[in-house]
Amino acid sequence: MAGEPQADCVFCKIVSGDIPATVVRKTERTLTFRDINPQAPTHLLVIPRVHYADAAELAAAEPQIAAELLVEAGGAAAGEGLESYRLIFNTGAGAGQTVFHAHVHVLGGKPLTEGLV
Ligand code: IU
Repeated sequence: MAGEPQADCVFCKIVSGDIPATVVRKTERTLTFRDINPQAPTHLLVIPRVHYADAAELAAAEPQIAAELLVEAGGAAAGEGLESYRLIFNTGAGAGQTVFHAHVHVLGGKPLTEGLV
């Protein structure tokens, strides 16, 4: 069913605690943890506890939780002392999405002025 945990989803397993992650923030509906393969000095992932394949599906089904991802991303960036940061929603394999549980990357801690890709 939509939003239900998926047995083969690594981020659902992080939500349930079956796979470890370095969690930096939690709300009733979201989790924020450090990316295991950081692409910047600060690289966090903000995810909903509910399972949707990507951010667009989440936003269509649960717009308040999608908004909360952005609130949490801003809070996490502030918590890391970042004045500037980049949010990325990879959507679809062709855009580099490898984990099909909605998430937003929070990247910062180095200049990010070189362009988007
Ligand atoms: P993507 O947008 O689907 O490519 O991002 C998935 C990210 O999840 C990627 O940056 C991985 O390094 C990260 N990640 C993680 O932090 N912990 C994990 O157990 C797994 C992936 I699997």
